[in-house]
Amino acid sequence: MEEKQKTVDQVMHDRMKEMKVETMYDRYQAQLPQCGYGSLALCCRHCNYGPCNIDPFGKGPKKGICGADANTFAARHFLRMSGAGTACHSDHGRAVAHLLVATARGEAPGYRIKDVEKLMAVAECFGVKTKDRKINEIAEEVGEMALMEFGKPYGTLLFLKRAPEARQKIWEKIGIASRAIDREVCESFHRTGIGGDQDYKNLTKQAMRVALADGWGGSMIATELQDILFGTPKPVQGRSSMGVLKKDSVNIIVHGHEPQLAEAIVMASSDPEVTNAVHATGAKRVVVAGLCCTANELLVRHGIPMAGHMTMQEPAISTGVVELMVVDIQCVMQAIVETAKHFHTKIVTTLPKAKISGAEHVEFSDEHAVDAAKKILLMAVDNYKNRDNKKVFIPGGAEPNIVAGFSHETIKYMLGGRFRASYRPLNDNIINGRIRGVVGIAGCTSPKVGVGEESYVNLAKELIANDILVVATGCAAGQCADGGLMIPEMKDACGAGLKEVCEAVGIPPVLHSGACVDNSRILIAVSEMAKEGGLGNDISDLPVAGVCLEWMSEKAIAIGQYFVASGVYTVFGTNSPVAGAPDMQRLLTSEMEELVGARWDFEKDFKKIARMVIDHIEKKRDALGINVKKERKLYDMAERRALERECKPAPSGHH
Ligand code: NFS
Ligand code: SF4
Repeated sequence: MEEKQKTVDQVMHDRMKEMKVETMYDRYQAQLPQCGYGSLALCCRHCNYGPCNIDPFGKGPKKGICGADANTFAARHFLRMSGAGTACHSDHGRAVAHLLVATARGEAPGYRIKDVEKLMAVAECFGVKTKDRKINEIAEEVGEMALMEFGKPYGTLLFLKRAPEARQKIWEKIGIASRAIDREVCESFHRTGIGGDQDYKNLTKQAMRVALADGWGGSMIATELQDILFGTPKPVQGRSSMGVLKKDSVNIIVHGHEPQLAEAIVMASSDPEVTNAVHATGAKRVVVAGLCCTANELLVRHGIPMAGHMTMQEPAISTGVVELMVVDIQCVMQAIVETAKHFHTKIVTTLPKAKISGAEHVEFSDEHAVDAAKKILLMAVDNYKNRDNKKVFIPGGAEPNIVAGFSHETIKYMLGGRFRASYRPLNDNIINGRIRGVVGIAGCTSPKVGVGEESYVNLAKELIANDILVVATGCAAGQCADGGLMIPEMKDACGAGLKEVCEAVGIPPVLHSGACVDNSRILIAVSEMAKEGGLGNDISDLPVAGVCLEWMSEKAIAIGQYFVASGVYTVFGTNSPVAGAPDMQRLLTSEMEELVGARWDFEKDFKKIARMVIDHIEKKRDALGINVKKERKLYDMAERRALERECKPAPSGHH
């Protein structure tokens, strides 16, 4: 039997083992067995009476010292995770809003407003006047309005209005329409302290409200305002592999989440001072490659190559060719400082809110972004001479292997045509059954599933073979890109119906839609599908689902919770974050359906997940009545003639 080819991560991990470079897999092994209380959410240290544990099986305690029970423990954890995840995406969104204001005021040299159409769309949604006003004036007000969304004392979030009316009514009815973003985050932490909210159902409602403030608030602000500043993604060819790093070049990796840093690095990389310095070293050029969500942001907007996803940050350094890794915030492991010590690589932090002991720090600000970026690039160039060629090892090819950049606007244009962009054709293809449904695959990669396991790739293959269109974001998208799923040729791996659509439109069956904040694009897409008609009138009526197999970050929980609260059935792999509290688990996996028309599921076995998602989609199709097999009608001659008359094209000039 032919041996399965090793993935790039596997090859790199073998290499790192050989070189005695510690990896996250080693540290994961060292943690085993992981704490049972922690794994089941039955450990609390929210006050100094504790830490308290609850014994789920034996005769041990069933309550904390304050009397809190298992459901309260688990629900408080769940809410804190949702709140923390929301804080991450939203603080990112806030930084973008500040940058938009600074750019509009001419205080952020190098940046400019790239997508005026998107600016106008957001202005309209925010109620900002556009008539007879300068672009910069509009942009400044839009930025300021966005900043107000974080702390306004009254009212609910403006972007909530983008959801179908039926959805907004549900949110209002059960009291989860999000108010100001910071308020929801603050209240979540207030409620989860000792002696606060101690009703798991009530806590879970707040988890919905704070998570909605992520999806329809902070994340949507990040995505939309980034599009205004850096351009809305359009289909673009790119590469995703460790092989994008080059032996003969100065390699710099941009890692983290906020694209303003990465965009500045890209701008500065063509500065004559930098290119001259590069040539003086004898290197051919500078390669800027992305990692984690920064990679997704750069890829979908500019086709800039992607070196890898979350679990590949240590391997990327271990290629020995990375002169410098510059990071901003989120999902950057402290461990990379140690990995870098084995090589010549410099680690540079850039934000006052995210420093790492042992890394160098070059402060980055909107006002001096390009200067800081230039300084960082020159540090990388200067470090090229220190590379040890004996340690160089780059696996993976470098050929273009992805088409990325599928914003919800692009999907609309591609399927609906440039001049009449709409979701009608997508809806029609779902109704006629060529496409059974749409699944969003999002989220992290994790050592819990083993080195270089391609869980997302396998799931996506299963789904497209069953005529389900896949939209991927975050590190899941990174893995699908590496796995070669994001090329139009993948149509041959699809079922007949999806294949036909992909062929006609020229899209891959797995669409790269960006970073994790860009899951907000999926919210907009499903809202437009619901509003387009023919598939019910709410998101929860659609044959769609969300999946995150290797969830890791608190951000993933926030995303899952806002997907569900928005009406999307969502399945998470590995383990449930509330497993030790049966009532809480039941609330998430069943009772939430009564509240918001969708629920969570947790399942270890990835193959089962594919089945669960397909079954869910078919169930929704049944409920919509679009699974009815049409009876074949045999027409007689007269009927056929009548039909032909009806179908005749309108005479020309009659548009
Ligand atoms: Ni999302 Fe992006 Fe990746 Fe997970 Fe981390 S990089 S914001 S959290 S690990 S998908
Ligand atoms: Fe224990 Fe209650 Fe304090 Fe938690 S909040 S540590 S359960 S006493």
